[in-house]
Formats: sequence, structure tokens, C-alpha cells
Amino acid sequence: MSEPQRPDLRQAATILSDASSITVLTGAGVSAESGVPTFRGAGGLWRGRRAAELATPGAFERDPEEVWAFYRWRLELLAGVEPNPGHRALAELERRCDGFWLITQNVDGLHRKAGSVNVIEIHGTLAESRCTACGFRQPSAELPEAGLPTCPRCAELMRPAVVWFGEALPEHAMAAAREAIRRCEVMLVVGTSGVVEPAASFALRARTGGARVVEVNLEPTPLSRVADVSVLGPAGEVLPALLG
Ligand code: BV8
Ligand code: ZN
Repeated sequence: MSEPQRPDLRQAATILSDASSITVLTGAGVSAESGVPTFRGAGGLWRGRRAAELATPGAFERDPEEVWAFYRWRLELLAGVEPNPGHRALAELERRCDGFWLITQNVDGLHRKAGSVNVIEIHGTLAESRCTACGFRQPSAELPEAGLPTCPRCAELMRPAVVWFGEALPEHAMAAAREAIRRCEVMLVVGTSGVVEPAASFALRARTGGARVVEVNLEPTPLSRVADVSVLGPAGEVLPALLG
């Protein structure tokens, strides 16, 4: 991916290098090259079920064993993955930029693992689990290998510390995200299908506030028409190229 041939890359790189405050929004696509299946791509299936069917309070209510089997599968998968050049490029961008916020829909923890600091995990994190009754939190790695994990404090059922469909996003994360959207001169949207709300509206909100929008994705998305420039290509190649 050499920069001079691609006018879209050059335009995107100029927009980013001129900005003193940048907010990034990432989705599952930024972790795809690390081997983490995306939600809506082919890999988004588990035992024939879509992630969105399992990532709901109803599914957990009906069949906590199945939902825990799904999350244990994802936790095992995450144990073996590393950040890719896309994650590392975003950590480098943060070091170069005065104002920088990284809002992620991902729950895989790979941005922090790559060195990103100002990370807003709006959909929570798989790295932690919490009690359904008393709110006790513990690292997911400390959960028993099998069976339904119960709270060490009150013995009620533990759940992954992620936001399920139909659940409100954590207020502190939403407040931080709103602030990051309000203050950015540029929003860089990477690897999201732009389907899941409220994150899907963040780019439009940034643009309405006067920010430029740059998108990086393998294919056009509903956010492409909001973007000043949409660079098509894998994040692991495009993001390092954007930093030049
Ligand atoms: C809320 C954590 C309100 C869990 C996730 C109808 C019925 C029910 C609900 C709704 C409804 N209509 C709207 C809603 C609201 C719902 C929603 O938006 N649903 C959608 C599906 C229509 N939203 C919610 O429920 C949210 N809560 O609205 O609450 C409320 C308010 C007050 C009180 C009560 C309630 C909660 C949403 C959070 C759900 N949790 N994850 C877990 O991980 O298990 S969302 C899940 O989807 C992941 O977090 C994921 O990140 C997110 C978005 O998906 P993407 O990241 O975009 O991934 P996807 O696979 O879709 O796309 C990947 C993209 O990458 C593609 O574009 C692909 O081209 C690209 N790509 C692939 N490879 C690469 C690449 N790009 C670059 N390089 C590559 N190599
Ligand atoms: Zn408890």
C-alpha cells in the first residue's frame, strides 16, 4: 500500500495530520486481522447462532449455560490473539496528537494491549465479569473453568461485563464519548458496519458539530456518506499508511 498512488489515502492523511484533536471510533473490523471474528461477517457465527441472538438479557435469562459457553469460547479465542498493525498505528496516532480519544465498540481489550491510553469502551469489556445482583466485579480470567460462575460475595450468578442488546450503555462511557465527539476536529471511523446504535450515530454527530470524518473499512457502509473521505482497505494496512 504505497501512499502516492492513492488520492483517497493522501486526502485522509492530510486531514489527520492537520488535526490537533482526533476522536477515533472503532468496531470489530479493527481486530479482524488479529483473528477476532467480526459480528456480522462470516466468522460472526457460533454453533450456527448469531452473536446478536446470544448477547441479550433474554438469552441469558433463558439459557445462562449457553450464553456462558459462547463467552467462554470468545475468552479462549482472545487468550491467543495479539494487537495488529492497525491497533498499533492508533496508539502511535495518540502519541502524536494533543487531543485524542479512542471510542471502541470492541470488548477484546486489544487497543489497551497495543498501548492506547485514552480508550472509552462503550460496550464494556470481556476482561471482566460482574455479579448480576450485587455488582461485584472480577477479572474473567479468575472465573472457574466450567459451570455457571457465581459471585464470591453473594453467590448470585456472574455475567460478562459487556453491554447486551437492549441494555443502556454505561453513563460514564456515554458522557466521555459525548465529550470526545464534541471536542474533536476529526473523527476517524475504523472497521464498523455502522449498524449498532448509539455508536452508529457518532460520526454524524461529530460532523454536525463541524468535524471532518474519515472512514476506513473494507467496503462502503451507511457511514460512508457522512465521511469526507472513505478509504477502502484493511485497517492493518491503511492505518499505518495514513500515519506515513
Ligand atoms: C441501547 C457487546 C437503549 C456484547 C455489543 C430493535 C430491537 C432491539 C434493540 C434495537 C432495535 N433497534 C435498535 C436497537 C438498539 C440496539 C441496536 O442498535 N441494534 C441494532 C442491531 C439494530 N442497540 C442497543 O441495544 C444498545 N443499547 O440502545 O440501549 C436503552 C436506553 C436506556 C435504557 C435501556 C436501553 C446496546 C448495543 C451494544 C450491544 N453490544 N457488543 C458482546 O460483544 O458480546 S454490540 C456488537 O456490535 C459489538 O460490540 C460490535 O462492536 C458492535 C458493532 O458491530 P461492528 O463493530 O460494526 O462489527 P460488524 O461485524 O458489524 O462490522 C465489522 C465491520 O468491519 C464491517 O463493516 C467490515 O466491513 C469491517 N471490516 C472487516 N474486516 C476489516 C474491516 N474493516 C477494516 N479492516 C478489516 N480488516
Ligand atoms: Zn454478588
